[in-house]
Amino acid sequence: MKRRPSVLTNRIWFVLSVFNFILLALTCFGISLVYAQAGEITLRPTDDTYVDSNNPNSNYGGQTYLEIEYSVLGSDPYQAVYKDLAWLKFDLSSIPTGAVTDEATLQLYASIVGETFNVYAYSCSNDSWTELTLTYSNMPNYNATPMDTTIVATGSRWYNWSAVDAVRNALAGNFSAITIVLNDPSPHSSLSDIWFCSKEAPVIITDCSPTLTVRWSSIIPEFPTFLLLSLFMIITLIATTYHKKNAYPNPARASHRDQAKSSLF
Ligand SMILES: [Ca+2]
Repeated sequence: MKRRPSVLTNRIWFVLSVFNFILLALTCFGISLVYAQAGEITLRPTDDTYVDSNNPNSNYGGQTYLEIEYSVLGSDPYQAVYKDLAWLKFDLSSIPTGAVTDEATLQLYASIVGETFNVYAYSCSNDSWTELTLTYSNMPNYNATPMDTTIVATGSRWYNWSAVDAVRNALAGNFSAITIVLNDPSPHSSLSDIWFCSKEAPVIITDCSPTLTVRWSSIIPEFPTFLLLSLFMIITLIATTYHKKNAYPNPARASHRDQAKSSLF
């Protein structure tokens, strides 16, 4: 037969209950982080430009377009190579901490397309460049494995690339920005290129500047919210088990009078 709970037992239960209540109250301050709803944000680039192998020290950050080209004309020793790559940088600091990214889509508006291109998108972990200083000579190395590829065949329309892996990696590494590089790695035998609107492109009917749309479905609880929730659950379990073990008589069979007695100090 179990013993009646002592005064000490009931005091321990009372202290645990008070502590549990305090933890629950503190956790409530972070409830929006734990149960945050899905979100979406459309970002404009902070920097965009292109680089040109034929003018390796020139900068084009103020141009209204981003040019992509890879033309190889003739053969050695009279071979001419024209290689232009587009660079874009987006600030991710407005995305909530802990956001679980589902989609990240880069959109560019092609105003002129000389012929069909297969445009690859690459990530670059170096965000130190700026649109007014980047050149072909000083551009950082970018990831050799493309994130995505899209056929660009006609002008006056939008094209999409997925950048979800790069955004996830950037957020996981606490990077506040993401750099995306675009080019066509397959040489063309004629002089042709693509012009995409840059962020400096004038708004004529609609804004054609590049965008990165990021969507997330939930947000991982961040410390200390997650820690408080864990403590809350552990203490609830311990307190409930301890109280049941020492309850007399069995609370499920006790009369209201006995229950009232057992809860007294
Ligand atoms: Ca620019």
